[in-house]
Amino acid sequence: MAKPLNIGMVGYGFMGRTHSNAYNRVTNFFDTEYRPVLKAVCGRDAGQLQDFADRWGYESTETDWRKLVERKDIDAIDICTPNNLHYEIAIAAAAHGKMILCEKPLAMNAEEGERMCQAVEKAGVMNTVWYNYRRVPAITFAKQLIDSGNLGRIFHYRANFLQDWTISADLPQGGTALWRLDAAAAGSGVTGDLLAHCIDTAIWLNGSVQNVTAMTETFIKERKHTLTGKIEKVGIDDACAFLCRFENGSLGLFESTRYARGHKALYTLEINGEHASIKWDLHDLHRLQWFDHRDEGNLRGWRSIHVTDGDHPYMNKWWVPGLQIGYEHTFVHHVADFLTGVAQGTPVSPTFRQALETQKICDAVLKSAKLGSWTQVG
Ligand code: SOE
Repeated sequence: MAKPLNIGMVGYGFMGRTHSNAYNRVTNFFDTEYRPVLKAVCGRDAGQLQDFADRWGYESTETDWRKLVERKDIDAIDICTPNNLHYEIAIAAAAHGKMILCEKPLAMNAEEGERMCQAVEKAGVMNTVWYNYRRVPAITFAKQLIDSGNLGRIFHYRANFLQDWTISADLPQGGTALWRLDAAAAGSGVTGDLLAHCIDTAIWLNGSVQNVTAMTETFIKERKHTLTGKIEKVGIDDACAFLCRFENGSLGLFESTRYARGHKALYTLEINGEHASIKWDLHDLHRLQWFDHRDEGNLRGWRSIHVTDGDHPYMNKWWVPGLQIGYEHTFVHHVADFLTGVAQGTPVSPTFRQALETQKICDAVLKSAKLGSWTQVG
């Protein structure tokens, strides 16, 4: 019988659901030495909280996260709150010796992030940030192909994350549903919310970024604030594009917006190497497009690899070859890896320290957009 790992989750929105689903499903599919036990969920609205706890199977509720982090029966704190609360909760959780799983981005900025890293490192507690797209099997497979030298020298890395849900000027900012539009709660707009995903995948696959040059735009300058009821200035970036240089000499091109009409969550990436290229698209997430120049000339062309076979990453844990999995499974994979890390006492990527690198790039992107010049990362 697997040993219990007692989870206390703070926040119960969209991410609270993805994480809870992962905790509930992981041991049905993965053999792990530990099994998550949903001990408590924390939020401010006691009624809604109880509904959430009942639906997902949490044993208890707390309306004050400070009480939750003090509880002796909790092993790990899962932070699914708006970004402006990550820091305070993580610092307190580390001080109480709790493991921490934190939603992305790690913090509001790199300064906060650095202090969070120091806190978990000092406490010696397991820590990870939920950059879930690393654990799409096709992306993990891309990592294997790159690390084994299959692409050769890398020249280009291109990524987009496009959405269209904030185009209406009538949409308010702030509050439970729309905190992502409120700079005070989110820190930034698409840079921290969407490009952070692209950056995390990019540095995992292609290494560190040296410098960036960026532009941002806020198309709707004022919106009603849900909490104050007043028209207030919008402080987030609605769109951001940046160029960068990676340490391996390759060039990066990134774009994200919430104003690309017709696109709901289109995350795409392409990597061009000396021997081969890779393409991936979140809307077709189980496929990896592969072009290999070493193929016989008359057979050369883009291959569409259906990453669902037993020898593809994570796939032997699911159904049978050829049957697909989806978005929610990336979180199950993260929990499975976390439980393995706990059993073996090994770090689970991305750790806070690794996610801090993404935070530093986001900070450099925002700074560059403000200054209108190339900016060094870090
Ligand atoms: C925003 O709409 C959002 O939900 C992000 O916050 C998530 O991190 C991303 O995976 C999907 O889009």
